[in-house]
Amino acid sequence: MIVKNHKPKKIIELIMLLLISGVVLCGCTGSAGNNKEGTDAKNIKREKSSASQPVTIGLSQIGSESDWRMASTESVKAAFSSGAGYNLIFDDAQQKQENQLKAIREFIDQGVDYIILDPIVETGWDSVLSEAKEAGIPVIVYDRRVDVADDSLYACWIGSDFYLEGKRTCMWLSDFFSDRGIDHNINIINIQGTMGATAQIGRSKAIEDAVYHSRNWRLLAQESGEYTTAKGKEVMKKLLAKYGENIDVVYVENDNMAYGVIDAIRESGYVTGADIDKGEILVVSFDATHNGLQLTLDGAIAVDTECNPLYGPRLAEMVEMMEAGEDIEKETYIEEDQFSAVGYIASVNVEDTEYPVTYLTSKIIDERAY
Ligand code: GZL
Repeated sequence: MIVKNHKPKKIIELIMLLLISGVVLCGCTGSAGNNKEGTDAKNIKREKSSASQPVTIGLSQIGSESDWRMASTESVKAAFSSGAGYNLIFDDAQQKQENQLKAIREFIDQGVDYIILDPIVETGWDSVLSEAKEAGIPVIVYDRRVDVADDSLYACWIGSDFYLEGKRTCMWLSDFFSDRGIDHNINIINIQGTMGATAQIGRSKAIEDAVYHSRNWRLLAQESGEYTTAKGKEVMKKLLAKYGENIDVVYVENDNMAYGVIDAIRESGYVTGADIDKGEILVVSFDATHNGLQLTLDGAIAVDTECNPLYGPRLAEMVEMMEAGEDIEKETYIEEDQFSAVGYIASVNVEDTEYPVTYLTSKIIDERAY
């Protein structure tokens, strides 16, 4: 049972609060000011009373590298608004782990009630999360994961099954090729996300395993586009120069890189599309952002597997449960869909589970939250 274990501190805090309020009520001059200076404020955690005191959240966000990330940021900022009873301290790490580590230490010094972290990569968190645990501040991890020796260093995780996202995409490709009677060698380029990110690890492993178990799939190259459009375009241009018309499929690990990949393909005189036997280059992607789905509707992306960024409400629900001392799952997976305008694959089967593929229309795109 994960409970915000502040019982011993609560008594000390109550005494401290009574002392402070006693001093202030006595009208001691300057004491309030001295008191602020005299009392180590970071050790006085404000207890959330029924209405008046907000819960202070320190949130470390990776950056603003993609549409997905922006939607994720909007979602958490909306959920942890002052109107909802929160004091949100939001830090944008600009895609640098050292900035996330620095932000978490600042949150600890500020004595926040909770730390919420989307870790840019899985490793390098043991020390800073030990400091948070020592300070009695629960850490909620979301989206990507942390790889730590002691999983008591974080209260819980909510995110995607990135390996499953990749397997659903690979099964779609397999069904597509068999439906089309394509059984010749298929040459694949994998444009990867930020190396070491959970999403990259899972999505890359899925295509690597699919190629390993396939008779005729060939992985020509793997290279990181760092989840950005610019880097995705740069890497794809280089690989087009090297492999050109030998490329049949580009497996891109997020929509923003796919925007750059598609530009590179078109600017190099090739065509994006599903008809690889006519020399078209088939692009598959992840995230299912608004622009990614528009490209899917247009046929430039053959299938876009959703990675849901709308964590805000789920994270707020977790904080409320922890505030109330309720049980909370250590791991929670968020629901996700898969979209294609190549309409005849209605579902894909992964390890005996059937996952639906939504046939994409402009109405569906218009009705989505991001
Ligand atoms: C995945 C998320 C990834 C997205 C990218 O959950 O961490 O990071 O797929 C984003 O768009 O940059």
